Amino acid sequence: GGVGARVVSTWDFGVPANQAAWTVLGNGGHPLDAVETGVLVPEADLRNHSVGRAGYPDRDGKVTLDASIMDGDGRCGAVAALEHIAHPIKVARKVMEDTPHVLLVGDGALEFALQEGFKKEDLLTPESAKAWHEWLKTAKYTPVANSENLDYHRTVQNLGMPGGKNNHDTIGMLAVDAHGRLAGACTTSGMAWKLHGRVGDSPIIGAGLYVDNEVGAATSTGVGEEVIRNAGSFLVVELMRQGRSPQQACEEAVHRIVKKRPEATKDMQVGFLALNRDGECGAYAIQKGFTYAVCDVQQQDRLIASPSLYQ
Ligand code: SD4
Repeated sequence: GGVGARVVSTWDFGVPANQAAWTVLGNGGHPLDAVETGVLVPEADLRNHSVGRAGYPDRDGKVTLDASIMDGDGRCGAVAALEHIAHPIKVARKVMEDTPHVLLVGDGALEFALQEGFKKEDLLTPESAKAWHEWLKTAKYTPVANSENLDYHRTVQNLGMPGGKNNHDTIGMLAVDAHGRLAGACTTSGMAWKLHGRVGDSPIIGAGLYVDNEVGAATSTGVGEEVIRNAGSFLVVELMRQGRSPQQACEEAVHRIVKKRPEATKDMQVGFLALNRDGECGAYAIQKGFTYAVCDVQQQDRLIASPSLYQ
């Protein structure tokens, strides 16, 4: 059974990303190609300060990107702390396809990308540089819940850009086709103002992304340290394997995170999004404000407010 082909992704900017993915998936393309195509949209979007070009830099003013891609038969690739490459998801896929490895980091990842023909670029936009200089005045690292959405909409307004629908920073995208084949992609500039060299959950297979054709797929957004601590996306998939629905699995994973560190997580945001091989999806977050986009043959621009633990 199942609902047929479907693609889901995190935050308001998931809507245009899903539409791009649907040009592949809706035409019978492979879910892996669909998710790669989809997340290229926010990676290129200058309104989005949490993914790709125009991503906010670390505390030293360097834009360092994390990305991973995985399909349901266990093939995966990732890059972490990659500088100067506008589309880290493409490099992650090259790691998967052209190397015997899963994860390349930092200078080595950049070297590999250049060998593969990627162009070296300056990814710090004047607007992001300005925000960094503003931040340097206090230089306090205090992640703001839902900054991805808030920030995106603020930028759309400030720059008088055509109304994008979203503003979070990490996009996690999951897709399933009519045969129950799954794939996922996750790409981010990570937490703004992080320490140089900090790696979040997004490029860690099992943390920010996990896909298994036998069961389903999961991805996460928010404070990556909490997700890594709990092997979040792997946990969601394993919970589905044990019989929980995607919704129940996301809820249990959030509860696990909060239970482990109730004080530390009370103002933090973490959100999970899950899709099973029948095309059913679910999402849950610690704080309200998490959104996700769903796209299938019925509807291409649906945006859903995720339920959350705290209101
Ligand atoms: C990270 N999970 O690097 C990412 C950040 C994120 O929306 O989700 N931003 O920890």
